[in-house]
Formats: sequence, structure tokens, C-alpha cells
Amino acid sequence: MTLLPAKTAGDTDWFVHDRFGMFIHWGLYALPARHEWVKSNERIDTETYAKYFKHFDPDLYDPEVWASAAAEAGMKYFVVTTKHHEGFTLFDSALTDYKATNTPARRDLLRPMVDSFRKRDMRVGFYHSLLDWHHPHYTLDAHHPMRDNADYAAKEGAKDITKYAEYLHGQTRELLTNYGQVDILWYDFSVGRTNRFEGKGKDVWQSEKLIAMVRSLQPNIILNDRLEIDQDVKTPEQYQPRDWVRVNGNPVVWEACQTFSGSWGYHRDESSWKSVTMLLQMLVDSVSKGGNLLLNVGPTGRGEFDQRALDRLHGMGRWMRRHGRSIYGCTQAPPEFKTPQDCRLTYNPTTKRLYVHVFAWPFRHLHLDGFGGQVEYAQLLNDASEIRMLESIPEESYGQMTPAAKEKSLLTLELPIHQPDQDIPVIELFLR
Ligand code: FHN
Repeated sequence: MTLLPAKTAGDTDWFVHDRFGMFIHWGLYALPARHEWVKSNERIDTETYAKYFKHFDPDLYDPEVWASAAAEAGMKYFVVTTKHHEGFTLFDSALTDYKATNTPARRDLLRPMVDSFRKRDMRVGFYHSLLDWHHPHYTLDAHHPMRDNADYAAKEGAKDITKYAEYLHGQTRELLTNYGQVDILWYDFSVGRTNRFEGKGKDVWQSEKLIAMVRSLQPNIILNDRLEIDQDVKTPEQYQPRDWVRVNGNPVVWEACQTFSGSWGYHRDESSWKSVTMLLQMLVDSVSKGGNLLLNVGPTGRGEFDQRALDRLHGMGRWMRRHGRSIYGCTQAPPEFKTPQDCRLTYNPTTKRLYVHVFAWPFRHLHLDGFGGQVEYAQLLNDASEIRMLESIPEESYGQMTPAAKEKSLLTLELPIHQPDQDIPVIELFLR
């Protein structure tokens, strides 16, 4: 039996089917082009940072191009930063002047993006930062850009963090009211306490009240776990979990969020860009453990996906076009099917098809422990060419195998000497 997480308040049925989404980190930080944390990392004050607001002019921005690139990569949903930690909003919020509408962009950048992705039947997700390094009532903490500035710290007494919480709730209401159906709300993140600063968690955000409002506005929405109260999805970041993510021992809906390179925001000079094969292996690995992959693009200050991102999205799309059915609607394989060496298994419980993703192509044979007598037919997914099988038990025994006999059984697949010309060859097994 495959694992089934307990139901939560949000509608995760489409989410665990679609498996693959695009994360988009876009804001003023695209202009310094050296990580979205540049304001904090370089201790930049708001007055100095204003030059990026003044020069934010994404004249080449075309969300139709973005949505097409995501759809062609095989992505089925997107999550975009409506506001990141810098406090700048892509959308035309009535609660702040620190928004795209007041930059040379001179318009709400979120609305056309939602329209373009929705037009391609992609689900809509909003990332909204809990941290805000611009808001006058957001207090100092371990990450604030002014954390080492004594003059700035001297004015902390005039701040009222509840006014910031009110702003946070107000902008959430705007986002969940003015942009139609929103399928995912991705808050980020609660701040730990240090020996210098208090933390910021569910009490500061007033998370319980916020969650109640969110669910009253968009009842089916998927909420993540970063309000310091677990909701519909767990969000491991920048690593691949070793197994299905569990909370208190129970399997939960989970999504790994990952970058192409070492930065979420556009970083011109960062060079640790992952290969298409590695990125696909991360997607397959996530699904093989019952999870999703949310893969990030950081658009440039001109409003484009840079070529390094486009090349990888295109390469992933080339694989997904032939292998998508080993991802969509799939999950972890039943435990009786042992994962072969250098492989991952995904399983579609509706079609009862198992997919063997071969990460390292072996010489001539692939031995599948626990598969004896259970596979009716096998083929390479990319071209539907038959893969011949060697059974370890006589055919008349197939229907009478005890669980113990199945566990000890063996099926051997005969492979071509040359690896098929695919980033990850996949063998589709039709179970009896
Ligand atoms: O600080 C952010 C970071 O910039 C990025 O947005 C990631 C994406 O999940 N979340 C935080 C780090 O965990």
C-alpha cells in the first residue's frame, strides 16, 4: 500500500498530482544582482537602497514568456514573491507606496503574471515575506540590515510591531481578494531568537488570526508551515529529504524548494548552476518519496529569465514531454518493491504502473528484487520499445505467491548495451 497523508484544511489533491512547480523570486534585489539578501548581507540602509527603487524598470517584462517557459518545462503551478524581505511589493497595494506601481515599471506586475499562468491552466501561488526590512514598525532582529547600527537601534522604542502585523494581515487580505482564486499561500519565515534579539513567530504574526482570515477568504488554499503553525504542506529547502517527510511519525504532504544556482534572486556572478540531469534527478527523487519539487527562477532587472535558466527549463521540458507520466499522478512505490541500485521508483496507483528511473545505466541487466511474477509487460518510456524480462518463478505460480514469496522473488530486465539518449532513462512496468 502506498502512504496517504491525513487530509488537511487545504485542497492538496491537485498538488500531489501535479508534483512540479515554478518558484519566482523577483524584486528590487534583481538590480544589485548579488542575492536577494543583499540589503541584509551588506547592511544597506533604506536611503541607499532607494537607488534600486528609482531604477527598477523591467522594460522587457513579458509574463507570457515566463508562463510559456514554465508550461513547456512541465511545471503545473507557480509561486511568486508578492513581497520579499526587502518589503517591496510587485502588486499595487493600497497599504504602501513601496510598490512597483511607483517605480519606472509604473504598473501592477502581479496581475498580468497571474493572468498569463492561469491562461495555461497553471495553479496560482503567492509567496509573501513575513520579514520586512522596509516597514517603519518592523523591529530589529538577527537578520535586519540595521542590526549592527547603534543610531538606528536607538529609535526602536518608537516602533509598534502590532502595527506591522496589521499591515501583514491587510496585504494578505488584498492578495486573497483582488486576484481571483489563489491556490497556494507561501509565507516565509519565522525568525529564531538569538542572544542579541528576540525572535518573531506565531505571536508576532498573530498566526492563528491570520490563518482564520486566509481560510475565510480562500477556503481551499494550501498554506505552508512557516507561520510557526503547521498547515497543509511541509517545505524542506535546499536539500533532498532521505525519505517521505513525516511529522510526529506520520507522512505529510511535502514540497522541496530548490534553486538552479546558489541564489533565489537573480545573481549575475554566481556559478553553481545545477545540470539538467541533476535537476531532473531532484524532481524524480522528490516524487519517489511522495513529494513535490518547487524549482526557482530569479528574473533579471529587465524582467527576463536569463539564458542559464531558460536552457535548464528547456532541457527539463524535453525530458518531461516523454516522461511526464512517470511524474504526474505518481508517488512512492509500495514498499514490497525494492528500489534497485542507482535507481528511483515512482508509482501511479490509478494506472498501476511502476516507473524505474535509472540514474546509472548498468551493463545488460537490471535486477528487481520483489518484482517476480508481478509485471505483465515492460518498455522504455521514451520510445515504447519493449524491455524483455527474465522471471525467477514459473508462470503457474504467479497468482499464488504469498507475500513472503513475493518478497524473495526476482525479476531481471534485459537492457540494451547503450544507454538510451535520455537524461534519465525510464522503464515503464505494467503490473499484473
Ligand atoms: O530568506 C528566504 C530566502 O531568501 C528564500 O526566499 C527562501 C525560499 O524558500 N526562504 C528563505 C530562506 O529559508
